[in-house]
Amino acid sequence: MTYLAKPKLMRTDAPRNALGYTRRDYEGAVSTLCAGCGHDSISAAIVQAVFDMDIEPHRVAKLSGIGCSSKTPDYFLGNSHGFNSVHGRMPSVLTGAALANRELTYLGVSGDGDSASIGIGQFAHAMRRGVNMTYIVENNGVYGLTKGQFSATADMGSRSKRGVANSDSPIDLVGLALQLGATYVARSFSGDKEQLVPLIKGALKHKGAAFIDVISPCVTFNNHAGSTKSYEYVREHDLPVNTVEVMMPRREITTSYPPGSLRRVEQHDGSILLLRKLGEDYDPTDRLAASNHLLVHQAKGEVVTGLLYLDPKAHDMHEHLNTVHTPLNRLGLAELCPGREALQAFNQSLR
Ligand SMILES: Cc1ncc(C[n+]2csc(CCOP(=O)(O)OP(=O)(O)O)c2C)c(N)n1
Ligand code: SF4
Ligand SMILES: [Mg+2]
Repeated sequence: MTYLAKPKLMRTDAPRNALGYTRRDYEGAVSTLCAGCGHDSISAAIVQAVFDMDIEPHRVAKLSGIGCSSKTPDYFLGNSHGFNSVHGRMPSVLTGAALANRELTYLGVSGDGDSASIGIGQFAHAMRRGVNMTYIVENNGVYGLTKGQFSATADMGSRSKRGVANSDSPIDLVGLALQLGATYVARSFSGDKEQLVPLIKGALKHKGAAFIDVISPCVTFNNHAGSTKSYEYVREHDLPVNTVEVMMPRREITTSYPPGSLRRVEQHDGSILLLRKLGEDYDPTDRLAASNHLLVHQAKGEVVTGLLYLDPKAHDMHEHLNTVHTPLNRLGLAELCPGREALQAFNQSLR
């Protein structure tokens, strides 16, 4: 993999977050992807989200599989832990890491080939187990790295650069994630940073399996007329379900007022917020309605974006398995190998 280090020179007045870090402290090497690739915009959105959330870089572990998308962790969070696994195997490697140390924030980055083709089984089990992670698929409908073959998320009838129509049914990873029990499910577009950044923040804060499918056009192999993953197609068919903003913990500001009325609310910075309560017509806590909404708009050729589903009472894998809080590398020999008698007593308890 080519590695281009970024020059060390930077503005002295660069904005700093609460930890004193600049955005540069959350960046990685210079990207070697094609100019205009949607994946680079997703990397920028990840940098923005982690910088804004004041997350210490060394508290993050980023893992990926193989593909142009899976190369991107090299281009962000250069001061974080990273592991570039085998094609389609990111979820199991990440699950193992999360079991060994639950103190880190886990970010899995994958592609549509990596997750919907070779890695689909791994994707399914990470979702159903509630692995505490943010799982981002950079979805361009092709195998970009191996020069543009249709992937399993390519829409039926979508045309390749050479004009060949895809004859297979697509796999919708959002629909699958909903069905498999993911507790935070969203879709976005690499060209919509305003929507994507808060969705990533929400996913990073979520306890449990948070999945974000990001349509991310491949400018080299899948950005032509006839492609349903091109910039033009997605811009024309994007149908946001809501606008999401993530607030970091602060004293809670609460208010209660009837639908349709106006309320003045003072914010932490002294500014006044004028709230007009509208009838919310999309409920992101209804899994069934989310699946239905997805299918209805999919049938019309529309791309539904936004926070599609959130389980406010989500449980993660650690709760399911009652895992130990202390990272395994901090436990002593006595705890890790308690001896023959302890093993016998344990086996006996299972009889
Ligand atoms: C076991 C294995 N099979 C096949 C490959 C070849 N291969 C490398 S990347 C890739 C597809 C990548 O597509 P995707 O995950 O969509 O990433 P993109 O490049 O489009 O971002 C394939 C088939 C491989 N590296 N390893
Ligand atoms: S081949 Fe496609 S996915 Fe890969 S870097 Fe180029 S534009 Fe991006
Ligand atoms: Mg791809």
